Amino acid sequence: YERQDGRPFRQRLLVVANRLPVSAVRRGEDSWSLEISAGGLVSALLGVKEFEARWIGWAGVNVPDEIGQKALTKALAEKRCIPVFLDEEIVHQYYNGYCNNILWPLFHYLGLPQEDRLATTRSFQSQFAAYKKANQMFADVVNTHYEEGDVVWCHDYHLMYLPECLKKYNTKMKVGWFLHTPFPSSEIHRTLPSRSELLRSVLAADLVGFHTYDYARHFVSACTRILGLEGTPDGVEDQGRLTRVAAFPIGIDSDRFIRALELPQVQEHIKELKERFAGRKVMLGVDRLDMIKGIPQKILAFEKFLEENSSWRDQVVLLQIAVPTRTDVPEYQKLTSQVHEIVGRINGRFGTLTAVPIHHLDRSLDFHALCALYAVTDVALVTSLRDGMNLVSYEFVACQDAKKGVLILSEFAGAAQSLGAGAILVNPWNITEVAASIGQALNMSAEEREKRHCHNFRHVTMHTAQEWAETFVSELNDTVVEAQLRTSK
Ligand code: ADQ
Repeated sequence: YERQDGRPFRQRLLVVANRLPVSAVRRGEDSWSLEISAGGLVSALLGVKEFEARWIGWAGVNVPDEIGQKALTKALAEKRCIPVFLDEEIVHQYYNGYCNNILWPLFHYLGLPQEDRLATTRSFQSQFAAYKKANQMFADVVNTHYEEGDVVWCHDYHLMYLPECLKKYNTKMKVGWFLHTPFPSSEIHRTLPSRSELLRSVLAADLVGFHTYDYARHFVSACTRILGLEGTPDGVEDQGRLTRVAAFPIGIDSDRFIRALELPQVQEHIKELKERFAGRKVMLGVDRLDMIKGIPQKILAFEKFLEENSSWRDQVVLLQIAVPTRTDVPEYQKLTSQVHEIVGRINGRFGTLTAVPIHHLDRSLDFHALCALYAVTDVALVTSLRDGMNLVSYEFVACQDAKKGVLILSEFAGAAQSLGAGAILVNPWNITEVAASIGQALNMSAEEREKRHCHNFRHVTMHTAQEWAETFVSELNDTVVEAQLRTSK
């Protein structure tokens, strides 16, 4: 986060997210090793040159002893990270419980896990209490490190109760909150027992941001219908105080992908993949193994395509790369077995002694291997049942300037709003439609592929992650100034 040109930073930015962008592994009583995990948010914020960013969050490990906590705090300080220590019980109730078992499925229109429905309803109060307690712990750490003039940017559904906690400490603190998932229709949100408390807390922020205009609109209507407040074109008004609500679509660091394609090791990888799949069209899926990503539905659509198009059977291969997440949750374990079962059945049905139609990997790929895969792909399948934005679709487009492959994209991903004109949009629940779109993509003329790709490539390279972060923070600064002017009138 150092500024290269020696000029002072314009402002300090405190980024608050559930997880820090590093993984910590304990090597001894007072020694830790840290590894930066380069996600979209990290590269977005690394690209923001005007701000001195500090990160506040949970390190993902339970550190019960004081010696360990002190040593980890010191090691993290070198990476400009500040830890929030959460114990196992809080993590269980707040993170696994309220965040991942209640808010995550609800915000993606999946409801609550069926067999757990009653148990979840019973444990709801204790999980919500833990959620509030955890958010308060984040607020305590922010408050300790806050200096006048700092911008505090809170991220995601884990921290909806944080804006209110922060404003209770200091009404002058500049607080922004951004949601990375969809915000559902108010009819879905109103089923949540803590619906009003969460909305009121988010409204304590000065600026509230979403990936798309639709999510912002859903949030405003939840505030008007559930809280009875007034929605305006700028946001939500409560007794003369305006909370700005707007869409800030995220992007990727497209240059990083484009530059990577030039590296010798990536070129070598591309060559190997081309040889490996010579004579076959490559279709690709890259997802976290999560219910929202629609992986079983995607594979069933591919099966239907093979069923109906026998001539394609030995000419196309689907590579599905799925990183396991939340592996201790039974629902996710069940999804893994379900995917394995479907893949095994289809490979048994359409495979030959020398080739199978689906290669499924249950793991993460390193950045260079991922770029090479994106570059050799003819058709990418992004068929999320719901997705806040979906960065995989952006990464694929960034790596396709030579090949000009086709993107099949779910209409329920936020990315459909930005890449819809270049992609083939599908309803991921409609397997017949997705199968037909696979045929359309594989048979598409070079001319049409080029037209569609150029549209998307322009978007992905112009609307980057850096631009997203800069726009949000400068809008937050402006919002606070405007509010001060309004109250001083
Ligand atoms: P995610 O649900 O994690 O993010 P996405 O936006 O697609 O979804 O980002 C996934 C990231 O993980 C991508 O950068 C991708 O390259 C990487 N990844 C996925 N599978 C991988 C694999 N097998 N190996 C290596 N890397 C892999 C949440 C929301 C999204 C929203 C983002 C950002 O759910 O809707 O777009 O936050 O706001």
